[in-house]
Amino acid sequence: TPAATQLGMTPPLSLNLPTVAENKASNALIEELKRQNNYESTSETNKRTVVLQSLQAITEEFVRQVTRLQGKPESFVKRAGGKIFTYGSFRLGVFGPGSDIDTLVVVPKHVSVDDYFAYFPDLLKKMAPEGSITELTPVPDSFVPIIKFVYSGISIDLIFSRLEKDQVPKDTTLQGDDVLDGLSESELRSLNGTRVTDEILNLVPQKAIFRTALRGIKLWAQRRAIYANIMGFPGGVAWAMLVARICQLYPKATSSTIILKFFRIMDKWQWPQPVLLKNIVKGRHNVRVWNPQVYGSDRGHLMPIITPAFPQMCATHNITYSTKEVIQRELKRGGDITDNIMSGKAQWKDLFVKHTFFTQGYKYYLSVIAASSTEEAQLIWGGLVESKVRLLVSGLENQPSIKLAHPFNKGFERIHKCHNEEEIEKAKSNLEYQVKDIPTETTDPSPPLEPTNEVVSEDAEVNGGPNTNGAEKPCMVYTTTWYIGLELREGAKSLDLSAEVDHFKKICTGWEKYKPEFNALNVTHTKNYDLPDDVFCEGEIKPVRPQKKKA
Ligand code: 3AT
Ligand code: MN
Ligand code: MN
Repeated sequence: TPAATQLGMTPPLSLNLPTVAENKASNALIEELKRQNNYESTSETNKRTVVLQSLQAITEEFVRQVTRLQGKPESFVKRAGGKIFTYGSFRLGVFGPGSDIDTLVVVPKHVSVDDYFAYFPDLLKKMAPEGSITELTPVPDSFVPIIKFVYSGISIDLIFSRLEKDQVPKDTTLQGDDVLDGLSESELRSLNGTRVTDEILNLVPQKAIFRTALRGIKLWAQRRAIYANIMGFPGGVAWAMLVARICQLYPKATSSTIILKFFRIMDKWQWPQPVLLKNIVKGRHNVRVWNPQVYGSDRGHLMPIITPAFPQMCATHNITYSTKEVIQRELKRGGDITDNIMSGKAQWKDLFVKHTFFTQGYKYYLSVIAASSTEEAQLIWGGLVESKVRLLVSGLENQPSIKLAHPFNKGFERIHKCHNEEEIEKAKSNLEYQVKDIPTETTDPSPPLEPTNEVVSEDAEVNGGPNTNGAEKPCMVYTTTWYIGLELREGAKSLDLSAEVDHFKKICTGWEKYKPEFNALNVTHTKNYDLPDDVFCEGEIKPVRPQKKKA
C-alpha cells in the first residue's frame, strides 16, 4: 500500500505512472542536458574513482602514522582504520565535468584536527603520484576546517572529523544520531554534509529520476543566476531538497513531470511554511535544531527549506525579500516554459536560456568593490566581503525608495596594473570614493567606478614580470566586484544610500583581520551603460546611453 512506502510527511499527491508523452519529454531533457555538457565522460569519472581510492589509502596511512607516534601498540595501529566519505554533487550523483569532489576524512578519536593539518598535507604530496597535487591550500581556521587541493586536475575540498571511537573500520556509516556522541560543534558541522546528502537520497523514491530532474533544476537555477547560498539564493543542497520533496509527492513520475510539478508547487508554496523531507526530531544531543516557535531568528526565515539529518537546520536562512521575489519570478517563468515544453510548444533549451541581469536588467546598479594589493590578501578579503553583501542587500530593501535590491550571484575578479605611485594612489582614492546619491538621468555622468588603470585579464603578466624601459615595476591591484541591481519605487528620483553603505562598510572593516594598508572597500553606483565589458558575454548587447534631447 502507498501508506506503507510513503516517503515524506504527507501522502503522495499522485501515484500515476508516466504517460508516453511524459517519458518522451524526459528523454528530450536528457538529450538537452547532454548537449549542454552536463554529464561527464566515463573516463573522467573513472579518474575520480582512482583519486578517491588514493585518498582512502592516504587516510589510512595518516591514521597509522599518528597512532604510532602516540606510542600505541602495533596491533592497535593496524586496526585504527580511517575512512573517507563524500558529499555535495558527487555524492548526489549530479556532478558535471567541472565539479569538485567534496570529501570528508573520518578518523578515530585519538587523531586530532591539529594532526590533520600537521601531517595530512605532506603525506598527500608523498603518496600521490609525483606532480599530481597542485594548489594545496590548508584552511585551518574556517567555519569547517578544510584542506583544498587539485588532484590530477580534479578539485578536492577535504574536510575532517573524528568519531568518539578507537577504530573507524571500512564498514563505518554516519547514519543515526549515535555517531554524534562526544563530538564538538565543529565536528558535527563536518559530518553534516554527508549525513544530509545520504538522508536526501534515502528519502526519494526513485534516485535516477531524482538525479535527472535535479540536473535540470540546477542548470536552470545556474543559468538564471539564482544559485548561490552565500548571495542569498538557494545553494545546491537546498535545490536538491526541493526536488526531493516533489519526488516524494509524485513517487512514480518521470523527471519531466517532476520538473513541471516542481515549478507549479513551488510557485504556489505558502511561505514561510517550511519545506520538509521528514519530521523535525529533537535529538538527545544538546544542539540547536530549527524551531520557529522557540527562536526569533528562525521565525525570520522567508523561504525555509529544512535539512533532513539531525541537527535539522534551515539551508536557506540567507534569503532576503528581494532574492525571494527574484526566485518567485523565475519559478513563474520556469513553470510557463515547462508547460509549453509539455504541450510541444517549447523546448528544454528555452528553459535554460541565460539570465538578462546586465543586458536588460536594471537602469541602476550598485557596485561593491573589494580590493587588495596581493592575490592572497584578496582571496581572504574578497571572501569576507562576499559573505556580507547580502547584509547590504537587506539594508537597501529597508530603504523606502527601493523596491528591489537584486544581487547578482557571482563576483567578478579583475586585476588592475598600476605603473607608478600616482596610479596606485589614484586607484586607492577611487576605491575610497563613495557615492551619496543616484543622479537622475539629466545629471552628469558619475566618476569612474574602477581604478582608471588598464584592466588586464587573469592570466596576464603579474607582479614581478619583466620591466620595460626601466620604468617603475608595475604594481597590481586585485579587485572583486559584486553587482546589485536596483529597482526603484515609482516616483523615486534620487536617493541617499550613504547610511546603508556606511553601515555595510563598518561591518566589513570591523573584521579582526582587516588591514587598511592591504584591503580597500568601495561602494559606487553604476548606470547600465557604464557596466564594464567583461560582465557581457559574446553576442550580448551592452545597454547604450540614451541620447540626450537637445533643448
Ligand atoms: P558542484 O558540482 O561542486 O558545483 P556542489 O553542490 O557539490 O556543486 P559545492 O562543492 O560548492 O557544491 O558544495 C558542496 C557542499 O559543501 C554544499 C554545502 O553543504 C557545503 N558548502 C559549500 N560551500 C560552503 C560554505 N561556504 N560554507 C559551508 N558549507 C559549504
Ligand atoms: Mn561540489
Ligand atoms: Mn566543494
